[in-house]
Amino acid sequence: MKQGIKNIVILTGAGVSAESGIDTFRSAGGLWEQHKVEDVATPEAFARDPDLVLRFYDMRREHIQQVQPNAAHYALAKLDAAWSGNLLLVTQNVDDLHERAGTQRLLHMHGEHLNAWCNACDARHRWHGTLIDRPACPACGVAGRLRPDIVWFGEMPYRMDDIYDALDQADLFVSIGTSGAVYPAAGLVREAREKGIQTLELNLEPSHGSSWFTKSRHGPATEVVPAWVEEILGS
Ligand code: BV8
Repeated sequence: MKQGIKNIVILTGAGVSAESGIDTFRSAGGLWEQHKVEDVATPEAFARDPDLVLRFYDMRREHIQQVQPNAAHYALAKLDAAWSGNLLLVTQNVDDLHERAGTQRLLHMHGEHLNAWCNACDARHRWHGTLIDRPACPACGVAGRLRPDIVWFGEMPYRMDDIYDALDQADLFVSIGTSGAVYPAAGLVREAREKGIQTLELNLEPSHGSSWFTKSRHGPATEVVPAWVEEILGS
């Protein structure tokens, strides 16, 4: 185990899924799947135009089922399986590529495309189909009350306590494929620095938060992530 590193927290963002063919959020043009974020990823947008929002998520839910994990996902799964210390992979991504690559110690802080959440009875269900057709909730039977189990802007991300607990124990915080534009995820590196934890950024290019990282390596995730995993496992 690398000198002095026992417990690791990893944060991933859309850049780790980019080479699998899933669009990042802030690619050129600022439009996201031809939509403005505030038109499709807020509770207000859902109340204003539920069909637009449900179609947006139906399209993305279907798309992630047609793509495959890439070398970065597999390298992180290999690390998760081999690392004897604590490891928590916190992802902002709502695809299931980390799971499909085999990562077990995983936390989706912004929800998951493959879950539907019933606004009538609060149940959550694994969901691979569409929601635009207002299906009935398998638990309570009420139709038309299922929404994407996605944390929209203005909503509280999931399991922040677990994330901060893991950070309290960590010796290393690694941020992979995220622009550092969205909080509270983007603030985790500052928490880490304030605790005196080593911080490493693996990203295509410097992110908004690059100055907070003690080390940065830039390049495509499918190159820089496997190289880092081999290094930390080999040492
Ligand atoms: C909260 C689900 C408070 C959606 C997402 C006004 C009102 C309310 C809140 C706010 C406000 N003003 C600001 C806020 C806070 C807000 C925020 O941060 N806004 C930003 C825009 C300023 N945050 C929130 O609203 C959060 N909630 O604050 O709640 C609260 C308090 C109490 C009680 C209740 C509530 C909720 C934020 C979560 C929003 N949901 N996702 C969906 O997916 O449909 S966020 C969304 O952005 C995704 O999760 C995504 O992961 C995340 C961050 O984006 P990135 O992953 O970083 O992707 P991006 O495209 O930006 O960057 C990609 C990076 O990869 C780039 O750096 C690129 O260089 C790199 N890259 C590209 N290719 C590669 C690569 N790297 C390596 N290899 C490659 N090949």
